[in-house]
Amino acid sequence: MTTTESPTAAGSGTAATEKFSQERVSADTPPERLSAIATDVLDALAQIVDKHGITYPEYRVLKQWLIDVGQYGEWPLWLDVFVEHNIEEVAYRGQSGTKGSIEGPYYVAGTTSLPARCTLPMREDEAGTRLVFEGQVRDLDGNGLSGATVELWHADDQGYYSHFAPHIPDGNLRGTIEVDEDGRFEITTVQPAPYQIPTDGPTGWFIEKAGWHPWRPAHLHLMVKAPGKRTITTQLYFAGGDWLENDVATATKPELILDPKPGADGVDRVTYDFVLDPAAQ
Ligand code: MBD
Ligand code: FE
Repeated sequence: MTTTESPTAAGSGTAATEKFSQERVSADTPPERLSAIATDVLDALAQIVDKHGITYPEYRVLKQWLIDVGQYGEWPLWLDVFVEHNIEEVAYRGQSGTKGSIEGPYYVAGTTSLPARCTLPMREDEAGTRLVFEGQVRDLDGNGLSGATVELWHADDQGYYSHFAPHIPDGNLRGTIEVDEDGRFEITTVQPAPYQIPTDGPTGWFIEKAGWHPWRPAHLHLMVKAPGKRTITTQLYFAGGDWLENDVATATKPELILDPKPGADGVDRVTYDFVLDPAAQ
């Protein structure tokens, strides 16, 4: 891709689908469990068809729309927006550390390794309000975790993600921060903008035809890892921001809201500490 094309639904969708497909995922689901789940899904569908008296034209439109979602590569987007929050809620059961939130379709593994005090990779003329984000990674007993890493990725000041918008250099506003010996970090970045689901693809059409809105509040994505600890995938939001109360992806939580304030140097600054549960036995 060149660096001058403007982002399209098909472009970001295809990139997200290609990235996901490279993972070659698997799950240990026995046939009995698969059968029980599939039976419940089909029963739920049967009830909906009956309750709403779904017509043949509606059925055919659904079929075409499902085909379109695949052709635009938007399954990662659609599923992560409308379904992942339920999966995340179940995955958090039994944990007591920092609340999780959805990963979404735009995580990229293996981003640049950065020291505990760092600036995220950004363009020379990167637009947006500067933000210093600092904190500590700890275990449930309050001990700093020296071996932790904080992977951070977020949209730019226009709401676009590197690797999924052709005009942004790869690696932009992404990094893997190695915390210091006390588990602390201090990352300089820019304030992201709210994210709008592309309006020129099937997920956007569906939202528009249903009379919903396509917005997520501005957010930072984080994946926090430490040896022997449960990995946290979460997001942090900004107090007072648009769409906080009605995120299209239903992924905000009151525990995950930042309220940056200007520091002595006038730059916005905020502290957030992460608490990791022990790894599952
Ligand atoms: C995003 O930026 C995001 O975080 C999610 C969950 C879905 C779509 C876009
Ligand atoms: Fe996001």
